[in-house]
Amino acid sequence: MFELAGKRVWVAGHRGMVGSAVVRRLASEACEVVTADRSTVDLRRQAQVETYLNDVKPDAIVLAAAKVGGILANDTYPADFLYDNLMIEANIMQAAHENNIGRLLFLGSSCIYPKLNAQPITEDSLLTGPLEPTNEAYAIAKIAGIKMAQAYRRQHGHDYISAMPTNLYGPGDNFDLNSSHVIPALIRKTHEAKLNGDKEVVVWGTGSPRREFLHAEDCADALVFLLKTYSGDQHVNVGYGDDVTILELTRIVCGVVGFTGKIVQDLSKPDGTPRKLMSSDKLRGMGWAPSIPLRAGIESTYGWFLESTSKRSQ
Ligand code: GFB
Repeated sequence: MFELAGKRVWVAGHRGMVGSAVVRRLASEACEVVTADRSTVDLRRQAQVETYLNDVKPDAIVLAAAKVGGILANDTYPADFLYDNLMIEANIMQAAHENNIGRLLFLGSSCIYPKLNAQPITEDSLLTGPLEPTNEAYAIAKIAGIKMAQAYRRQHGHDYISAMPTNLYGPGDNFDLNSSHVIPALIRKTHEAKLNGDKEVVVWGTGSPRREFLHAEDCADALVFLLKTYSGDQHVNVGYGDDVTILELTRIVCGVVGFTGKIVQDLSKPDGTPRKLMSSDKLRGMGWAPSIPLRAGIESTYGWFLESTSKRSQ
């Protein structure tokens, strides 16, 4: 058990969708949450991270900072995804060690697993086969992060752990069509198609890949649960437990948004991994389960999108 009461917790990446959800979730714990903007500390610069951690000296770190993006961004900017993510995790873990910070939770991603893995994917599938090419750079960086957490645990005795969330969505997501993941992209595209009176909405790829989706609030709750209760070498999958095809997902989004036109494919865009449904049995066995069903989560995310677009246009 890691007692949060009275502790100072640094959430690295507090402006991102998951980091901000973790900050909101930690508000109900009796701990002090600290955050730092990029103007205070650029996490890709080792000296800045060292100075920051030496000044702030948190008791625990949630390492939610990362360069993230959807299939096209990952495929187009592999150097950025590799460099930024390797630097962020290496700088933070080494500076945490130097400052004798004994507790850290590292966040990875379900794309660390082999492209054609047996489903559902268990934790021990890591490094058992070739990765999906569209996100290999990001996956390699995240695998390195898991290995770093294990190495600091083994060599230095720090209680560093890793969690592997599945595809996430929710308030604060990125709705830019070139860099976003599929759910925010579909919400925006169907919303704009409805407003414009368009007859169709375009979906990338064949629509047949299957994906598992977890709401960011559920993910944050699982991460705080792990921070408080889990200590171990092996990373822990954080999933919803069920998946849908991209076409089924599009129909759900169309229903939520109220778009009744046709769904058409853009076959010039990649499908990516055919399926990545994780086994979250390990986490379920510890006593945690998600509480936000996909449709309800998409409804509230659409509500957040409408609110933020209306604020921006005021
Ligand atoms: O969410 P997404 O970009 O991530 O795409 P991945 C999921 C599926 O949705 C792919 C399809 O098969 C896409 O081709 N899709 C359909 C769309 N329409 C769209 C659209 O308008 N936008 C987007 N983005 N997709 C990412 C990885 O893979 O998942 C990252 O690249 C990370 O590394 C993340 O792991 C969780 O699931 O394919």
